[in-house]
Amino acid sequence: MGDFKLTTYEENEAITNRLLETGAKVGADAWQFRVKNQTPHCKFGEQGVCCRICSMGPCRITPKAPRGICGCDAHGIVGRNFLRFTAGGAATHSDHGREICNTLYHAKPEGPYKVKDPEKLIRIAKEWDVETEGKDIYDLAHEMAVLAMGEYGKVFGYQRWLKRAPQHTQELWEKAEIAPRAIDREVSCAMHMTHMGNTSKPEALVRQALRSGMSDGWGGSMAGTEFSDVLFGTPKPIDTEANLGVMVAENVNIVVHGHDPSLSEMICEYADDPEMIAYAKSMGAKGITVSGVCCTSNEVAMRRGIPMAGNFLQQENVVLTGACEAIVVDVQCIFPALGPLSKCFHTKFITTSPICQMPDSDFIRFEADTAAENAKSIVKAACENFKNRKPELVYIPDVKHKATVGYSVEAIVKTLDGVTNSQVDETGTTKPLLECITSGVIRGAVAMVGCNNPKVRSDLYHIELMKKLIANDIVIIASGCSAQAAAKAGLMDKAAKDLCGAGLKRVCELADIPPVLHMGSCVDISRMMILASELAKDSGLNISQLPVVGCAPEWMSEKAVSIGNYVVATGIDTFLGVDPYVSGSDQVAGWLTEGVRDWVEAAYTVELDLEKLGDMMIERIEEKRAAIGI
Ligand code: MSK
Repeated sequence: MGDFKLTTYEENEAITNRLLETGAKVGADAWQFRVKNQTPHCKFGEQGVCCRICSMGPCRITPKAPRGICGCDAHGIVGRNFLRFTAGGAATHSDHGREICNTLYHAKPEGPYKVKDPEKLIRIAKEWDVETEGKDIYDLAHEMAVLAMGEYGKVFGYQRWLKRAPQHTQELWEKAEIAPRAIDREVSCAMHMTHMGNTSKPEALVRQALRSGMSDGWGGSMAGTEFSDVLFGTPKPIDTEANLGVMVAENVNIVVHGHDPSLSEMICEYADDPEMIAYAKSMGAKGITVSGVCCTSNEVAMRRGIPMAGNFLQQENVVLTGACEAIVVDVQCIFPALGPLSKCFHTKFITTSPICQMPDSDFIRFEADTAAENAKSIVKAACENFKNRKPELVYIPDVKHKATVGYSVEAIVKTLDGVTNSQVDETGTTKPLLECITSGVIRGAVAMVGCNNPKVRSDLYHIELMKKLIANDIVIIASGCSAQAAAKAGLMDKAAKDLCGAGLKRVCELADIPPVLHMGSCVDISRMMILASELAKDSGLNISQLPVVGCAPEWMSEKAVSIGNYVVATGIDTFLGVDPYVSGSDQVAGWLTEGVRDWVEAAYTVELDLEKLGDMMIERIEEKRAAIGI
């Protein structure tokens, strides 16, 4: 097996404990302590049976009080809460997508935002029946940006991207009445349905939850992904490194955190500027290191090879190193704790978006028109802060792994098709991948996604499940903090092929890929929907027949529920390792874990036991193989 060794979660925990010792010296708080203060959690909240939608309550359902003041029962309350949770996630992802469309609208040849993948822009324009012949690429970009933003409030019809799905899937959506209309409408409709005195029927609430999720995955998120590629380049395999050891003690360390690549791309651009590097040197540093946390990190890792410092529950750790000059955030998944924590160190906590404003931060408003100046001033401020470091507090753990990232659908097709066909381009097919699956060399695929959650030992479920799956010849495509968990552990190192079963190992060797393929950020789960659609079309099967499942073992955010809903609605069975607050209603739970199968040929499974969760996914994949006779 050679010398290859994964970094274990125990090793990562030991590092965190060492960093918390530094924190204790300066009186820093940390999520590990706040979790203790917050547990045990409220049972009503956990079961989803607390309603505070109107001011007659809050009402809580118990055996003695089976209905709220308005008469709503547990099923209506749980269903409403689930739908509102979904709407929050769909709104968040979709608004991110809208910002990307807005950035595309501001793209110009003289920068700072340019069209880096004009071929992809033209491909999408043709898909949308937009004339491209003889058109200036920037005129086309602006026209497409306006059309894309129009999808958020379109008066009639459904999302344009739905046509990418196989015909059968589109028919299921139409029949089940879950094809999303305007993106904003599905969020508004969810809020309207759940207002006091509206829907309390579980079936209708679950149906709208799927539709609202669909407006995210096949609407806003897809726009975010596709137009990010147009602006910043479609990811291709690229080498990087992951874990806290990517920070460099002698350098100015800037950590980018959040989701929107518009900010982080500019920070990376200017951190590389010789003028800025000289400025850092004039402040006593040797250079500038940019690294990332959460999905912003995924975005710049897969396009620029920027190293990944950590995932969601490591965001405080980067400050605790004492070597972070600035943590620069855009939107989503940012702990408000970073404000007070940064005050215990020299770190500047810089917020940049009106969507995400926090106390104890320096707010530098980041806008498309002024992006270059904004980025420069942030990099400059970080350099100037180097001299404020307290050397006695600096501890950067010596831990990192190599990772190959950047497997967009285009890259996967090109890489795998390229093994059998040297002439392949972006128009290649998924047939080589299908052949690996039908022959049984690869048994199937799992889309591993989602966050960390203190309810699970950080990264434990991601890593142990991935290890088990690849040992069983199941390839993993990963995104979000799951992808970062894999990269930190070493599962995106090509040497991790040694941990695979014989079939997957052979494929990894032939195609020169790691067994866990990095597919990007949270919005990039839309890439997985496109890949599943292409696999279905190329095989002549329905998506639900493919030996493919989804898994979010440590999920925590509203966005994750929205994602789960569109993955299930696309026909992919989805496994959760954290309970989605629906146990208070057997009817809502029943709809999600079985009832929706009649509409979309897939459903949720919730299993909190790690071993069982892995076994169930393998079982489901084998069942699907048996059902199609492979
Ligand atoms: S960042 S939503 S903690 S995956 Fe996309 Fe990670 Fe979950 Fe945020």
